[in-house]
Amino acid sequence: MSNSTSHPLDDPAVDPFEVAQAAANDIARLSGVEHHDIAVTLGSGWGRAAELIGEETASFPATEVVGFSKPALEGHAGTLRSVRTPGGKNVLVIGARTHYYEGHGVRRVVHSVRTAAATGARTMILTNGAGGIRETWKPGQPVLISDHINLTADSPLEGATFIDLTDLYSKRLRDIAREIDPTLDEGVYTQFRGPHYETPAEVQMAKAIGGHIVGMSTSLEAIAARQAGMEILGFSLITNLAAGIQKTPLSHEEVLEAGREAEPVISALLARVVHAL
Ligand code: 8IG
Repeated sequence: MSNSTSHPLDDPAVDPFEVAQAAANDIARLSGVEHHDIAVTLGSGWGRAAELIGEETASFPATEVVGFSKPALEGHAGTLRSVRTPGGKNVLVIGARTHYYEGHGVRRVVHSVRTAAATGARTMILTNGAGGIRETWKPGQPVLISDHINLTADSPLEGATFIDLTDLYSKRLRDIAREIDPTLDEGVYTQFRGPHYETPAEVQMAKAIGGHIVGMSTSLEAIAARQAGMEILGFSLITNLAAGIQKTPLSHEEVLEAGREAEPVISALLARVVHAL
């Protein structure tokens, strides 16, 4: 690197998969765990899940791992953990997400997913906090992601890399989650760039094209996870109803509050799902 502000993933000549492999080597060294089986990205509201998934083997700031960027947002821990389940599986818990709206490019957005794959994880669980379009949904309710609509007009794939996205969010894994909580509803996640929330008209557009959830992450990560050959499970915590669906203005504080309240329940759900894999 030429100076302290340069980032390896910003250099087009650098292969992002080589950076991911180097990051996986960092994680093996820092955690003492050579191979992870499952990776979980914790979004807003899901932060307590790590301690319920199992015993913590190691915990370190994501910034100690090559390619990870500084956390942009309060409520996003910026910590990577290696956790061992009661069944003996090693879970990489990623509490550090780089969002597309930060403007650092899609390579940085999906670096955590590519790194997770390079640690050996074959299952990628992506969680987020999001807005709900379905009027029957309540803030604090977790829902499964059944499919997505990527409205960023961007892709983590470079060049003529054609990847099938049928059943991107694994039916098999959704069925396992519903065995644990039969009340889980599901919906289509619609990714906007953000960081502004949608206008009511944009929410109506998302609804008209088949969306049920609005968010600012996950779709690009899911595509990268599929490219890496992982099986994907997606969860959204509905922290608010989308603009115009709820009659009051949206606030980031409200989103954090809904996350705090739901956290014990959804973290326990997530841990039970991990244990069932
Ligand atoms: I938390 O209403 C959360 N994230 N795009 N819209 C979008 N992202 C979100 C929302 C929302 N709530």
